[in-house]
Amino acid sequence: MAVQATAELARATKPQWRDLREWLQLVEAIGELKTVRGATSEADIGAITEMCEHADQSPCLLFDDIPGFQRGFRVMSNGMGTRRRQAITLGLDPAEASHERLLEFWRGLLRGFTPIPAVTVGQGPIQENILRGEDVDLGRLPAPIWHPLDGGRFIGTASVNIVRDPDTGVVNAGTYRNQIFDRNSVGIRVAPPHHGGIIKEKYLKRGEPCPVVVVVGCDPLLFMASCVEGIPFGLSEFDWAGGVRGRPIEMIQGEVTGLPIPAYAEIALEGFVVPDEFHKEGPYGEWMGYYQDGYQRDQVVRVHRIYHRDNPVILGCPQGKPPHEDNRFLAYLRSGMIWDQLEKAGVPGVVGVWSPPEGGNRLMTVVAIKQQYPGHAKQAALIASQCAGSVEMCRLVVVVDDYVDVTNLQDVMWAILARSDPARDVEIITRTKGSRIDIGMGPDERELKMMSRMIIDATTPYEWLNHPLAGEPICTPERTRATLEKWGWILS
Ligand SMILES: Cc1cc2nc3c(=O)[nH]c(=O)nc-3n(C[C@H](O)[C@H](O)[C@H](O)COP(=O)(O)O)c2cc1C
Ligand SMILES: [Mn+2]
Repeated sequence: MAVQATAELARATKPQWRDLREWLQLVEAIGELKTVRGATSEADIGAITEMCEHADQSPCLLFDDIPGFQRGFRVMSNGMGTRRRQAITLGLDPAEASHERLLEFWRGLLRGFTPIPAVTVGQGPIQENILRGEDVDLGRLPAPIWHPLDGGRFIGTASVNIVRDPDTGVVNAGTYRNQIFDRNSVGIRVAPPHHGGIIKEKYLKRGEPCPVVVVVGCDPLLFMASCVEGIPFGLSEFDWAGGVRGRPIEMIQGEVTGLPIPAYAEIALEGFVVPDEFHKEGPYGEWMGYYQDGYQRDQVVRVHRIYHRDNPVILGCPQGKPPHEDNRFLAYLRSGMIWDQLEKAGVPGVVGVWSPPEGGNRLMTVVAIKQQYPGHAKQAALIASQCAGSVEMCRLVVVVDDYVDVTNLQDVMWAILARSDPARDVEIITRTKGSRIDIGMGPDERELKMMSRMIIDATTPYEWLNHPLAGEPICTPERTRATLEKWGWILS
């Protein structure tokens, strides 16, 4: 699959929305919004979201009239489950939201990327309602129980947790799940190596409370910036999002912490992680498709203010069996990032990169190369397995020849099965970065937070490239494309 990346193409686009509400209008205009009334936050919203996340081309869901909650207090889920809705987020024409176009967008944008610093504005719609003191009651918000065995209501699943590095002043934003503990406290389950985890610990080690803002409803681009891996430590996700949007993100200042809060967000909780307060957290249905136990003693955010717009929307992106919504949109962003990182590490001849949604964003990366020298495929495999975009739990890297469509798992399996010889082409790398919640590791091994990784070289061995027995592929992208153009109507 050929992708021509030009920074101009990416820059030519500008999102046509300013906030989640305008984004929803654009989604409605292409017929991809379903409003669902009467679904319960205890069971139905989670079940319907799961059903839609597992169906290709399913609509964006907006839940209203949620039993037990004020009419107009809404929950949205499955936001960027289709390419067309991703295109709206990025300012591309939804009618042209092909695989190639989305990859082309990220490739072009990241190649010449310039962040645009966020700006502080005096006021924003997020201040339409500010709840203080006794009025702080998280029970007013229809946070769902997303999976039947979850330990409670998770208000933050597509959340943007904002903290400021006390040493540098840089603002960081990350998506970490937030369970409601009681009327004025939530969890913040951040893995220690994540930037937000490092910054939080800096405060707590000094015995100081860590100021935090948890945004639980905002536009999809801020959520995307907050949850993608590969934005370097020290670069604010808001400045990164401004660079993608082509305009600065507007922020107001929180009353209690002074932290910036997106002015057009829907709901934000402001408070502190307190050094010596703990609460049981979880279980929660996690991204690999299994419940994880949670934590007996986890940290607590004491909420001092709730800011919300009139008729606010909680943005939901629950985890679950892949592929789920974030897998569908991060496939493009993550693939673009890994491709960029391969190029910047000096790997030539890369013609395709794909992080398949089936791998839950992380578990698999496929790279296609036009081989240029002996050892080229192994170089691509090793770097693709370890660069910033894939360091988190990429269990399997497959390198294929340039004519294999990396975005088509049938094609990738064909390459593996037809071209690779296990003794020659499979390699295991041990003791690489893992996770405490890796379902593939045994109970005792998980605490080590390490895993092994497999690379499969499914390219034609370099030394045989010009051999008459090397094999000429019958299906080439050129022939397939030409046939589809002329005769594709037969399939429709
Ligand atoms: C939908 C979704 C939910 C996530 N939930 C968590 C979470 O609960 N805890 C966590 O540490 N990381 C979670 N992540 C991963 C982080 O958001 C991601 O690693 C991010 O880059 C962290 O940003 P930071 O390094 O700036 O802190 C989640 C990612 C996604 C896409
Ligand atoms: Mn960060």
